[in-house]
Amino acid sequence: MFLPFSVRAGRAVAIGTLAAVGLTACGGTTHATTEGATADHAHAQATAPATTPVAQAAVATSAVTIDNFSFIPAAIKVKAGTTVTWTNKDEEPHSVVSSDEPMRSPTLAGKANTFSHTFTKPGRYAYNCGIHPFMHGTVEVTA
Ligand SMILES: [Cu+2]
Repeated sequence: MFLPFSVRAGRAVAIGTLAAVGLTACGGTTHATTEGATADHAHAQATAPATTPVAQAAVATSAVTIDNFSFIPAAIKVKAGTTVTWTNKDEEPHSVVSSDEPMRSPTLAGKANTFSHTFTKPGRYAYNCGIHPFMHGTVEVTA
C-alpha cells in the first residue's frame, strides 16, 4: 500500500523519540555497578514498547479534526447522546469507519469534509480511516 513519505518519516521520528526517552530515563550510574540491575534494566527496556502502548488521555470534546493523516485528538470522551463531528482538513480524502459502533462515513474530501455520528450507548469505540487503516481513533462514551 502506498504511504506518503511524510507519514513514514513522522512515524520514524516518533519511534526515535520514544527510544530517546527510554534511554534518558536510565539513570546511568547505578545500573552499571551491578550485574543484576543491568540485566533487569535491559529486559524492561526491551519488552516495554511491545506490552505497554502509549496511553493517550481521552480529551473531552465532540470535535475531531483530521490532519496530516491523523485524528486529532485521537482519543475523545463524550457523554451518551452526544453527536461527534469529524472534519477533514487534509488535502487527502479520508473517512471514518467503525465496527465497534456501526458507522461508515462517505469519503470526506473537498467541501464535503465533515461527518457526524451520535453515540447513544456508553462504551469505548475504536474507529479508523477506511482509506488509510493505520489511522486510528477512539470514542469513549460515558453514561
Ligand atoms: Cu485516511
